[in-house]
Amino acid sequence: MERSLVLVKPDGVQRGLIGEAIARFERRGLRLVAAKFIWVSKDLAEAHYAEHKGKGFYDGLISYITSAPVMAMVWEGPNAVAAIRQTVGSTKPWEAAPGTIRHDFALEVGRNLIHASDKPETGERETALWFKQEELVEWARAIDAWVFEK
Ligand code: DAT
Ligand code: MG
Repeated sequence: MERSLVLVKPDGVQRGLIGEAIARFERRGLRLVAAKFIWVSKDLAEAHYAEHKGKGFYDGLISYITSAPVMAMVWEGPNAVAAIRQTVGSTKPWEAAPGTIRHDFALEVGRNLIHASDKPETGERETALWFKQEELVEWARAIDAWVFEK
């Protein structure tokens, strides 16, 4: 079972798209592991986006992610990382497939609404960065056997 960090970023929160995003992940069959609504500190923003330090868009990215609260979540499921990135759509909204969140609600790469982990290892690392162990909820749903084959 894979896990992915998902953030509804400040533009998604301000535009009232938290519920829209959650509904799509629930409908896909993913299982919620953790959630919290927080104002991101500069330290957390820099740790989260460390791989982009030095790039031209880095300063704008840090000010964007710290500009209003975010809805931070962990979702799990088989192939969760790839499935979630598919539901979110390509980084550049104008390249995102129709029906994806970024296609349906966004136009700009710097206002692309959602963060999702890019690899299973990133999912584990980002989950540990954003959540304490005791914030991660292990549970079974009554419908799990009808969504998860094993
Ligand atoms: P993703 O969020 O799809 O994983 P990423 O990890 O390559 O994309 O980049 C992180 C964020 O940085 C992305 O959501 C928006 C911003 N970003 C990426 N490339 C950019 C660019 N060329 N210009 C401006 N912002 C960019
Ligand atoms: Mg990324």
